[in-house]
Parts: sequence; structure tokens; C-alpha cells
Amino acid sequence: QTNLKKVIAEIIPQKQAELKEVKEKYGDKVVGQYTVKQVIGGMRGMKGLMSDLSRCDPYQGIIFRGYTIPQLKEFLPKADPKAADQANQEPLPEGIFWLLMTGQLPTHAQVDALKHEWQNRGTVNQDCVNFILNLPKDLHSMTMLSMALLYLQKDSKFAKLYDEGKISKKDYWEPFYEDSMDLIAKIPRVAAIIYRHKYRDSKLIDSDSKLDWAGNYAHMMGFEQHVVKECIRGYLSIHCDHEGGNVSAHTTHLVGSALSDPYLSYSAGVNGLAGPLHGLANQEVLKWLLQFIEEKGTKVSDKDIEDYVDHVISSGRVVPGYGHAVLRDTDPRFHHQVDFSKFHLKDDQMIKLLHQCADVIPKKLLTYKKIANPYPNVDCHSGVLLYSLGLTEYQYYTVVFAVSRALGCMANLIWSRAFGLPIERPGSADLKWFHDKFRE
Ligand code: NMX
Ligand code: MLT
Repeated sequence: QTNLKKVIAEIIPQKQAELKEVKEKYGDKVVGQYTVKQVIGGMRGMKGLMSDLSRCDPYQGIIFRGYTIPQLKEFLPKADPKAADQANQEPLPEGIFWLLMTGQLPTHAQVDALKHEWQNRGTVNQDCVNFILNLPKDLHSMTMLSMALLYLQKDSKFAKLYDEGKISKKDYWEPFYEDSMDLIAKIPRVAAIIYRHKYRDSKLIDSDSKLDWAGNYAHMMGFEQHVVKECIRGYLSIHCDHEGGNVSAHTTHLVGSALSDPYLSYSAGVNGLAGPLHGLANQEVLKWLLQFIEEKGTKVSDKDIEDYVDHVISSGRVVPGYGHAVLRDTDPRFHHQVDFSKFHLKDDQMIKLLHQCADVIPKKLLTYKKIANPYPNVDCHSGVLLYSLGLTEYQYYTVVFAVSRALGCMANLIWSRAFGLPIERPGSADLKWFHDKFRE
């Protein structure tokens, strides 16, 4: 079966039964205890959400439906199934979306069907194109993306059916599926129009119906080299999801729990991704690296790098690209990018400098005892990769992240409606409440 909606329609009743069983069997079990420090400290380490798509292990990193990143690189279909060489090893994001949605590794035929479906749904109407082309070019690319998603909201099938009173609770997942698939299909086009508008005199490039979702995105931005398309395929695969609690996924889920449609929900998620402690860190890494190179050149001593870290921290800032709220070791998404760059960009001076920094900075950060994890995260490498491949406009980098994250956020939203999850509404406490409760 290559029709994803039909496959999911068969899985949904089984998963609903599993959730019911979990609720009935374990509904009254205690998950854990939490402290005042956790309540005030961003709920770190508290299991407070259910997301069935991926799980983040502090040491192993992200596990998508039971598969690690190296396993997915090995098992998921590639753009050219006949080419077995190392230059064609990046997984297709279509494959990871299939896996996230179904829990099953897809066949080539299933991935191909998804590629065609997204091509068919991917046209962006001229009125939306005009909307983007009329946005002031000094808006940040992420602001443009968030606004364009809101513009597309007028075509939401869920919002229309709900407004007409034509949809029952048990069927919510279907129009959520339709909206989510439309959003995923259109987001590379929207993102490419933003790129061309902001950085290429608004000269747009037509979609190429032969290409896969990621390859076509690279093409519509204006990059035809095989290596860039491969890079974008890998990039869009590894950034798609990072369990339920990260800011973009959590925001999308929270907003969607009020039955705001997928466009409203993901636009909100994109606004969270645009923060420098989350997805914007990839632009921040590039920014400081360029400043560093301007001052010191690409051949620097370890001491130069250590001094830089001290300077940043003593001026009350964070070193972008290092640390994580959950991970306690180097992010496997960082390793994935190192492997890519060591093969495709082995002589690039900037990549070499980045790898030197990634050796030196964690050791230096370890001397600051308060930092729970000094190791490189996903954003440490991605900007440099794009820069070295010719995508030099670093203010745009988080948009590429957002194109990828749409996969996980949309898959989660569809499943949240299929599971019938309720509106999310945790309690909060004022300071008096803590005094009254704990005063001895
Ligand atoms: N540079 C300097 N200080 C840091 C760093 C860092 N890279 N990482 C953590 N700290 C500080 C942190 O600001 C906090 O300081 P204070 O108590 O003065 O407020 C202290 O160390 C303890 O923080 P942690 O418990 O280690 O980290 P937390 O879970 O609060 O935050 C991040 C996680 C990712 C927000 C944090 O490590 C950070 O700001 N990193 C740099 C920005 C970055 O790379 N973000 C991208 C994350 C991945 N993504 O895509 O979202
Ligand atoms: C992510 O990919 O969302 C980041 O690593 C941040 C997180 O997991 O909190």
C-alpha cells in the first residue's frame, strides 16, 4: 500500500486501543516526583507530554520510532537507489516522514508515492506569492516564514469544516492530515520564495517535478550542485523531530490542542524556533565564526578559541552551538554532519576551524561548572555546512531548520488529533502559593 492516508487509517484504531490500554492499566501510576526547582526551571527532566514519534536519550540522542540516526542513514531510501557510493548516502525526508507517521520503514515505492503527492500538493497560489514578494526585505526570514504560513491559513480545510459545523471529534485527524500534508508540500516553495525575494532580487525559480522534496527545495533556491541537494536531504531528515518537549514541537502541539489548525499551530512553532536558544543558534554560530575569522583568520591556536569562550561568557552571553536541555553527550546530528563534511568538504578551511572549535570548546566549557552539557549540538555544524556549500546568507539558516521541523510537528499534530488528546492546560502557581505550601 503506497497511500499514506490509507495506511494510517488502518493503524489509528490499533494505536487508539493501545493508548486506551495504557490509560486503563497505568492511569493512576505515579510517573515521578518533581521539585520546586523544576517547576521554576523550565520543567527540565519532567515527563509531561506524550509523543509517540521520537524519544531523546541523554547519551544516545534522538531515536525516531526506535531507530538511531546512523541506522536511518543506512535503512532509509536514497534519491538514487542505484548509486551505492558515499556521494549518494543521504536519506530522503519523505522516508523519515513515513516512518514518523506509521512506525514502519518505508519501501522505495512508498517514498516515491509521497514524493509525487507532495509535488501535487506543492503549488503556492499567486496571491500568496505576491504576499511574500510584497514583504519588506528587512524582515527576518523567519518572520516572513511565520507570516506566510499564517497567510496560507485561509485555505485550512479543518478551519472551514469546523466553522461550518460539519466535523465530528472522532474525524478531526482527517482534515488535520489534509492541512498538514498541504503545509509540508508547500513549505519548501514558500521558503525558497523567501530566499529568492530576500537575496536574489525576487527572481523565482519554478519547481522541478522530477525532483524529491528536498532536492527540489535546493533547486528552487537556485542550487543545482549534487552535493548541495544531498546536504539538504540529510539536513531536512535529521532536523525533523526531537521528541515532544523542544520549543517548536511543544508550541505547535500546545496551540494545536486548542484546535487551532495546522497553519496557525506551526506558525507559532516557527516563532519559537526563531529564538537564539533554539533554532536561531545555527545563524548565531556562523555569525561568531565569521567575526572570529575576521579578527584571527582561519588558522588559530586553541588558546585563541579558549579566550573567545571566556570573553563570550564573561560578557553574559552563551556560546551558540554548545549545550542542550536533554542531551549529555555530543548530539548524533552533529556527528552526522561531521561525516558529511569530512567526505564532501574535507579541504574547506572553515569546516576545519569548526572541527577544531568542537574539540576545544567543550573542554573549556567544562571548566564552567554550571553548564550541564558542554558538547556540540545540531546547530553547531549546520550553518558552516551551508556556508561552505555557497548558501552564505546566515540570516536564512533557521528557515531551512523550519522546513525540516514541519515534518515532525505535523506528524505529531495529526497523531494528537487521532489520539483525541485534550486541550493542554497545566496549572501554575504564584509565589505566595510556594510560601504557603512549604513554609515551616
Ligand atoms: N554557553 C554559555 N553558557 C551556557 C551554555 C553555553 N553554550 N549552555 C548552558 N549555559 C549556561 C546557561 O545559560 C545557564 O546559565 P545561568 O544559570 O547563568 O542561567 C547554565 O549554563 C545552566 O544551563 P544548562 O542547564 O546547562 O542548560 P539549559 O538546559 O538551561 O539550556 C541551552 C540549554 C541549549 C538553551 C543552552 O545550552 C544554550 O543556551 N546553548 C547555546 C545556544 C544553543 O546552541 N542553542 C541550540 C540548542 C539546540 N537547538 O536547536 O535548539
Ligand atoms: C531540537 O532539535 O529541538 C533541539 O535540539 C532542542 C531541544 O531538543 O530542546
